[in-house]
Order: sequence, then structure tokens, then C-alpha cells
Amino acid sequence: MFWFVSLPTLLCVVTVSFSEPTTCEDAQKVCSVIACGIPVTNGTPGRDGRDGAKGKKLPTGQGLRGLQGPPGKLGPLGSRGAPGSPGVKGQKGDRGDSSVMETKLANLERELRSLEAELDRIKKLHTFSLGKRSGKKLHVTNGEKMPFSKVKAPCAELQATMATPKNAEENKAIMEVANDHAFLGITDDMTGQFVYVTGGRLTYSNWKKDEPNDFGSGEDCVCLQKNGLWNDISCSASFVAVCEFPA
Ligand code: MAN
Ligand code: CA
Repeated sequence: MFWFVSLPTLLCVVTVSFSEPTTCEDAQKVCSVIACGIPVTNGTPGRDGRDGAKGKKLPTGQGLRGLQGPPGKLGPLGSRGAPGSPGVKGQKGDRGDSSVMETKLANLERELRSLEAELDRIKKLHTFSLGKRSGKKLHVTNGEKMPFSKVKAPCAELQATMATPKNAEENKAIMEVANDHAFLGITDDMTGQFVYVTGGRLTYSNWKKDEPNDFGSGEDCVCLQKNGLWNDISCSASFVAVCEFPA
């Protein structure tokens, strides 16, 4: 079957279709073939279109940066830093109470004088008990026997030295205090010449006959015998330790 459409009717429809948007009623005024009716609701959506063309792959590293991750675990403790520079000097303090300080000083001075007096009494008592006359050296012993190398320390603790008789009187005093064979503070272990442990060559000696003889493998120390005579002897032998305080 053929549809015959007159040319004026075709022109009318085409003109209305391509002209500015207008109402259906307005279009009817121009073109009588257009029928106006009740407006209808939209139809159901059409089917999905076909898949688009595959996207272009971007070069590595040009993608978008991801979100920042959570903070990491606490690291190990670092080594101690260098000391800081000194702080600024503080302000000068208040003046002390001079009267309090003077009282304290006076008390200390009084205490010192009392201690000095007591020490003086003790020294005199000690001297008297030893039968020592003033102006003479003081010799003391604890009666212990020990090798030469051990004698120096207990004497030094008393701020004394090893006994070193410089004359017959001192030699006798040491002999009496020791009351046994005793080491003297004399040795020839350094030079082969007998010297005082406090330094200096001998100025007095009381050697026994035929001594010193450096017997056996050598004798570098000196023993004051009970009779007051001297014998050179091995330093590793043990004799009474006698200490000496100056006159
Ligand atoms: C004898 C003597 C001494 C020596 C002693 C060592 O008495 O020869 O000279 O010092 O022996 O024990
Ligand atoms: Ca000897």
C-alpha cells in the first residue's frame, strides 16, 4: 500500500520540525496535519550501549599517587648527644649573715685549741711512758716480724719512716724498743752501696765482725741484732718492724 502525501503537507511538517521550539497548539496554527493530544509519561530506558574502545595504558610511574600510609613503629633510642653549652651565670646571692659565721668560726677555733692541747698532752704521756727524753727521736714497734718490703707501709701510715740509727745512742734506743732482731731502714739493693731508705749514704754503722759479707746468693738488707751489732741479711727474711719519728 502506498501513502500519498501532498507537497504542501510535507513542506508543512518539515518546516515545523526544524523551526524554533514551540507549543503543539502553535505548531497546529502553522501546520494543520499536526494533531495535539494529552501529554504522556516517559517510556522505559533503552538497552545498554556496546562496550567502548579499550583505554590506552599509561607508562609506569605516571599513575596517581596513593594515600599516605600510617606512621611506622618507634625507632631505637639514639646515642647521647654532646653536652650543651653552659648556662648563663646566675645573679649574685644575698650577703651572708656575718655574725652567724663569726660565731661558728670562733667555736671552731676554740675546738681546735682544745684538740691541740689534748694532742700535746698525749704526746708527752707517750714520750714519758717510753722513757724518751726531749730532743731525741721516737721509735715505736708493734712487735710484728715481717720481710723488709712490708715494713715501709705501716711506718708511712703513721707518717714515720723505718728506723735508721745515726749514732750509738739511737742504735741502743732502737735495740731496746725492738727487744729482738729488727730490720733497719738501710739497703744496698740499688747500687751495691748501703744507703738510707730515706736517701743518702751511711753516716754511722755498727757492723758485726766480718760483716757485711753478702752471704750466699746475696744479702741486701740490714738486721740490728739483739746485741746491737749489724749483719747484712736477705731482705725476704722476717724481723721486727721498728718505725722512727724525727726528734
Ligand atoms: C751467718 C753469716 C752471716 C749471714 C748469715 C745468713 O750468720 O754468714 O753473714 O748473713 O749466716 O744466715
Ligand atoms: Ca751477712
